[in-house]
Amino acid sequence: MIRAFFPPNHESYRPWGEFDGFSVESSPEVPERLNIILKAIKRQKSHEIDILTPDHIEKKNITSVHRLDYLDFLKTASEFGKTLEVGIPTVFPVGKQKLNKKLLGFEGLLGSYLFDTSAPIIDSTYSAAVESAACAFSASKQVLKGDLISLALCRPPGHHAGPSYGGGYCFLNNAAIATTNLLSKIERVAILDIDYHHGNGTQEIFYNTNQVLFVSIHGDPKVSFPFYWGFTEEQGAGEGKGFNHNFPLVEATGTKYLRTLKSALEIIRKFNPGALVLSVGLDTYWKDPLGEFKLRQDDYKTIGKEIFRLALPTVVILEGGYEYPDLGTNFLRLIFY
Ligand code: OKP
Ligand code: ZN
Repeated sequence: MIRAFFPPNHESYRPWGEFDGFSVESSPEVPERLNIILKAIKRQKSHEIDILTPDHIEKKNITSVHRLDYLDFLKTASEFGKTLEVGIPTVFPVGKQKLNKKLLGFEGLLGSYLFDTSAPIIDSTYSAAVESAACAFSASKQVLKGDLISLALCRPPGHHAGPSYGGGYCFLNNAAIATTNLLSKIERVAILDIDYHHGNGTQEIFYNTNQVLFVSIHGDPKVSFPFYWGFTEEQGAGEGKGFNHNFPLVEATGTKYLRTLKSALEIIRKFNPGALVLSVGLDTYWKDPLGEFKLRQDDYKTIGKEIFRLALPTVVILEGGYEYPDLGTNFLRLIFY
């Protein structure tokens, strides 16, 4: 039996919008995304999947990844969001040396804790982010208890969130929270991030450690969000040097993608990890409004087959994917190939 954790109140979090360079667009990171995946899981009969709400996550299991001042900011800003229309940064402290956050007002805090305009703070932001993280944590607990695979149907996503910042629809790094929990019993954990966008937050969180291997296949930052991260040159630092691998691609069809995936999986095999955290984004789909890759439905089966040939205990973390209704079926294709 496979356990799938989903955030029971995710529908109360409907982000307001983002500035796309011309105008404010409604956000594609909507409750319908997760509902369509849940529906697809309930419809399928080939595997027994238990859909569960996560256990409460303790604060210490979040602050093992995120700085306390950032967590406090999310909490207070969300409370502020009850009276305010929306918290969305418009001015960023680019070039400012030694920022003393204690001096900052609300606008200043927004711009120093959020790196883009796509992660608005509304009253439900904090609770939604914590519930989403709780899913990842519960799924990692199950794998530590012996489950071979466990699913965290996270919403909002997490891989753009760093130690003390959010952005790109993300606030808390669900994959990093799961990974950190796995590290309590497992010496080496590999993270494979197959979302269309580079998981800059996850990369930064584990950049200096050799206990976590971070491997990502994504749209080239020259043309793709988040633009400042995801280059091949970023290979880790200090003890973590050589434990960060980026595979940026400009456009990719199934063949090109599969070739890259095989190289990525070879690196993971050599690392010989005790567990895998799989950050799954389905925005690599040809119909996805955000991604520029051209993966087809059947490609997800091949991708799943290749990844699960690693035969590692795996925590699956949902990241992006904005085209529906195919979102749900593509997710199932990847997991059950
Ligand atoms: C989050 B995840 C589109 C702008 C895109 C943010 C993208 C975040 C992607 N008009 N802005 O990695 O799927
Ligand atoms: Zn994405």
